[in-house]
Amino acid sequence: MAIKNKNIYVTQPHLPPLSEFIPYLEQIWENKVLTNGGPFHQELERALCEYLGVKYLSLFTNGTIALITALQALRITGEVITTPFSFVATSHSLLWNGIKPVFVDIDPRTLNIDPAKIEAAITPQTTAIMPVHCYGHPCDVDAIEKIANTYGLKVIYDAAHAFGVECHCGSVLNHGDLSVLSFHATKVFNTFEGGAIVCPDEKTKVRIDQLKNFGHAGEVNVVAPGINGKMSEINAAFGLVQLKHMGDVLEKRRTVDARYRKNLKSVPGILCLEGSGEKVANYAYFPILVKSEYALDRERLNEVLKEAGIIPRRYFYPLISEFSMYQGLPSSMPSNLPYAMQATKQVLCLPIYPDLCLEIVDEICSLIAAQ
Ligand code: T4K
Repeated sequence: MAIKNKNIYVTQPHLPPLSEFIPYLEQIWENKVLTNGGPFHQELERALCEYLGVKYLSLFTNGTIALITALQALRITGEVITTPFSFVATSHSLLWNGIKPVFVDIDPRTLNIDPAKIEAAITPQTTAIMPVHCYGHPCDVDAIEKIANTYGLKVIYDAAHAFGVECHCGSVLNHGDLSVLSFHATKVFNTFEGGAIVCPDEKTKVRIDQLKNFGHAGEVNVVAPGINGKMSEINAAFGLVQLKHMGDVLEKRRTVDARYRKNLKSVPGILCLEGSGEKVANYAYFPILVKSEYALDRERLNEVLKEAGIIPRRYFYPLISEFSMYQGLPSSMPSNLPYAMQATKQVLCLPIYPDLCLEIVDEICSLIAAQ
């Protein structure tokens, strides 16, 4: 089924016409500002604040460095409550800060952290919660906020998947103390590599900007042990071009999502994960759950699709808590994470990206239905 012997991967980055990017490159060549908060960096920060409906945003070289810096910015220590059902960067950012991750189970309907499980995991060492808007489906932000307020905890959302997502009261990125985005090649909005921290006030933005620039506060003053997390001008310029195409990108993704749902609706044992009540979705992933009523298990379906040149991904398998550096934690015990254990065995993310032909989507669905 693969087109002209080319595999169909879980995603393919959106690239705007090269001709639109060239003038930006010419400008960089002309003014010779390559990095360190140059004009395109400043322009993209402004443009993203406006597009996303957020107050302050600091660009980063990637989402992982942004997560690590977000924890530094709020001086998080001790234990942080998080989800095992995510990309490993979520928990790695905690280990890089010497913080102990405490895993709690997910809600089986959304595959996001289950707020009802958070309270029992709080100890005197707990300082924060790091939930993930998995697949761009918003967490139960109100319930999480309530718990955080009751116990005086910070909330840092890993919003790597949640570019442009809106919940009941506007951008989901305005919830929590900080939200962290990824602009990796595989994301809805990409700058090749990139990321950002969204924050609510100027003081925090200044601290984040200092932290991502070695802790510099002026030429000869260093106020914190910072890192180099700056986005370069070339990535920022590319982001400005990408942003012009977001309307089209999201519409095409929406069409692919709708086609899968229509085609797979009546396939027994295949469950298309629903959104979690977002007002504006971004269709970042198309996760299905392969239930026991289906003819094959998830592993076998994955193989069948691969044999046909379709390369889905088991996001997220294994669970983070199953990797060797997390396995020994008491909260990693499978008995603590029954729904996450179930989801990691059933989930399969099917290809979704703006240029994916609907005929290919139809063929993928026919193959799934034919088993
Ligand atoms: N938090 C969460 C919840 C995340 O999901 C991520 C990243 C992060 C934090 C960290 O953000 P960053 O530091 O990455 O900004 C990918 C991505 O590398 C990673 O960014 C992403 N999450 C994760 C879910 O997926 P892989 O190992 O699956 O990527 P890879 O290279 O296998 O790519 C998948 C498919 O995409 C390929 O089969 C083909 C296609 N592809 C990929 C790349 C890189 C392309 O067509 N072109 C490309 O340039 O991790």
